[in-house]
Amino acid sequence: MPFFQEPPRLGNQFDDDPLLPSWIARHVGADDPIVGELRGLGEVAVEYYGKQLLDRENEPVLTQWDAWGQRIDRIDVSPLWVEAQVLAARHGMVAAAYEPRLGAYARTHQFAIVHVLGPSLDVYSCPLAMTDGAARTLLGSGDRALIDRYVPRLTSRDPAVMWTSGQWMTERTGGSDVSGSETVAKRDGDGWRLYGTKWFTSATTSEMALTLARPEGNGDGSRGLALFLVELRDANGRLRNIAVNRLKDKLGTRKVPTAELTLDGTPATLVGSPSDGVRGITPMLSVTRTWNAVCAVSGMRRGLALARDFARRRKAFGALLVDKPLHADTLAGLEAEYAAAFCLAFRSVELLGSLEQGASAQRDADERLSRALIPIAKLTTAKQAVAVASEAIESCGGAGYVEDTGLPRILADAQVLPIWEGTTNVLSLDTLRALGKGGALEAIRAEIEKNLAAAKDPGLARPVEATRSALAHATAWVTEAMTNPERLEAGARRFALTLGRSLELALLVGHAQWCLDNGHGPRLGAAARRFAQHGVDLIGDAPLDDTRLLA
Ligand code: MFK
Repeated sequence: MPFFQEPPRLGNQFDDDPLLPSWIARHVGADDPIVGELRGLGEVAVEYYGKQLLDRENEPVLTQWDAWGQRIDRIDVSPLWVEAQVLAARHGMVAAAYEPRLGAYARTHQFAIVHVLGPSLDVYSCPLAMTDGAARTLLGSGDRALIDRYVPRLTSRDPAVMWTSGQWMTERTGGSDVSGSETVAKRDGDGWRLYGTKWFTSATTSEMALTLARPEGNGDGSRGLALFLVELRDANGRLRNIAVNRLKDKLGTRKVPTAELTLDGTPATLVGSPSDGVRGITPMLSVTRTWNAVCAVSGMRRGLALARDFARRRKAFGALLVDKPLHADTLAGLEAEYAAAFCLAFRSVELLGSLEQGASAQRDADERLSRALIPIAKLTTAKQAVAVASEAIESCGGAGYVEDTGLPRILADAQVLPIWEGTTNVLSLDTLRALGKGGALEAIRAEIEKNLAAAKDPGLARPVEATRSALAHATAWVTEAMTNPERLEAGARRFALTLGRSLELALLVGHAQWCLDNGHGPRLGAAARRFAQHGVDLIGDAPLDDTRLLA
C-alpha cells in the first residue's frame, strides 16, 4: 500500500483556541450564554472550512453587458460568499456589537464571533468591517434621518433586511494620501451628484457606500473633501450612474469583488458638513482598523491550528513532527506571537466597547489610549499575521506551497492586512500624530504598568523586566527625536512596533497571571517568556546618511 499523507484537520475552533475561552471567562464570564454560542460556532467554522476548500476556485465574475447589448455590470460572487451573507446576519457578526445585553462587552462578544467564524468565510469580513464602520460613522454624525434609514439595516440579524456598506476612499491619486481626490460633488435641484473614478472599492456588491468627494467650489487638499453616502442601486436593481470598469486581479482576498468604478452623476447624500470629510470618516477608520487587528489574529489562529494538526499527523525522520525538537520549537515561537497579538487586538476591542457605551468615568483616559492603541494594534498585528502565516505554511513543507491544499491562501490573504486600511508606515505616522495630541503616551505607559503590576508569579519576572526596559528606551528615544523631524519620521515604524510589542507583552503578562490565579494553567506564562525572548525593543536609529546612500 503506497503512502498517502493525511491532510491537516480542524477541531472545534472555540475549544481548540488556547486564548479565547480564558479571555471570555475573564471578561464576560465562564457561565455566560455566549460560551455555548461560541462553541456552536466553533463547529460551524469546521464545516465551512470544508466548504471553503471545495469553493476554492470560484471567484467573483463581472458581466458588463447582457445578451442584448445592455450595460448591466453585474457581479456574481462565489457560492460561499452567498452563504456567508446569511450566516453573518444570523450570527450577528455586525449586529452583536450594537445589542445592549452585554453593555461595554458587546464588542468583545461580536469580535469573538468574528474570530471563531471569520477565517472560514473567505474574507467576507471585508464588507462586514465596512458595514460596522458605516453604522458607527452614521451614529456619530447625529443625522437622525440617516440613522433611522440605514443603521437598522446595517445592524440587522435578518438576512433579508441586512445591508452591507462599502468604503470608497482610494482614487488613482492615492490610497494613503487622499488629499488629491478628484471626485467632484455637484449640487442640482435633486441634491448632490458625484463624478469621478474610484480606483479600489472593496466589496462592490454592497447596497451602499460611504465615500469622499470634493463639493464644487471647495478648496484643494483634504479639508475640501466632504463625506457622502451612496445607495448603489435603484428600485429595479440597476446601478445608479455607476460603471464597473473591471475587477482587480489581486494577490489574495480573491473572493472579494474589489472593483474600479466610474461615477457619472451618481446621486449621493451629504453626511455632516460639506467639508472636513476625512475627519467625518475617522469613526469608520477606527472600526475597520480594529477589524483588521482581529482578522490578523484569527488568520494566525487558523494557520496555527492547521500547522499544529499537521505536526501531529506527519512523520519524518522516524517521528511525528510535533516530537521533533526543532519543529516543536518553531511552533512554540509562533504560538507566542499569536498569544501576544491576541491580547492586543482584544484589548483594542474592549476599549472600543467601553468608549461606545459612553458612561465610563474613565472615558477621557480611554479615549486617549484608544486613539493611539488602534493604529498600533493594526500595524503590529498585521506584520505578525504575515510572518506567522508564512511560517505556518512552511511548517507543512511542500504542501504549504500547493494551491489545492488551500494552505497558500492563508499567506496570500494575510498579506493584505498591512496594506489596506493604512499601511504600516502611514499608521506609524498616525501613531506619532495621536501621541502628539498629548496624554496618549502617558495612557500607554499606565496601561502597561497596570498589567505588569499584576504579575506576582516569579516566572513572569523576565517578561516584566523586558517590557519596562523597552518602554523606557522608547520613551527616551521619542523625547530626544522630537527635536529632529527627519529622525523622528525615519524611526517612526521602529518606535510604533516597540510600543506595540511592549503593549502585547504587558497584556500577555497580565492575562497569564489571571490564568494562573483562576485555574487556566501555565501555558500563557510560557508564551510571555517566549515572546520576551523574541525581542520587544526595536528602537535604534539608522544613521540618516546611510539611509540616503541606500535608498
Ligand atoms: C479584515 C478587515 C477588513 C477591513 C476592510 C478593508 C477595506 C479596504 C478598503 C480600503 O483599503 S479603503 C482605504 C483605506 N485608506 C486608508 O485607511 C487611508 C490611509 N491614510 C490615512 O489614514 C491618512 O493618515 C489620512 C487619510 C487620515 C490622512 O489624511 P489627511 O488629509 O492628511 O488628514 P489629517 O489632516 O491628518 O486629519 C484630518 C482630521 O482627522 C484631523 O482632525 P483635526 O482636524 O481635528 O485635527 C485628524 O486628527 C483626524 N484623524 C486623522 N486620522 C485619524 C483621525 N482621527 C481619529 N483617528 C484617526 N485615525
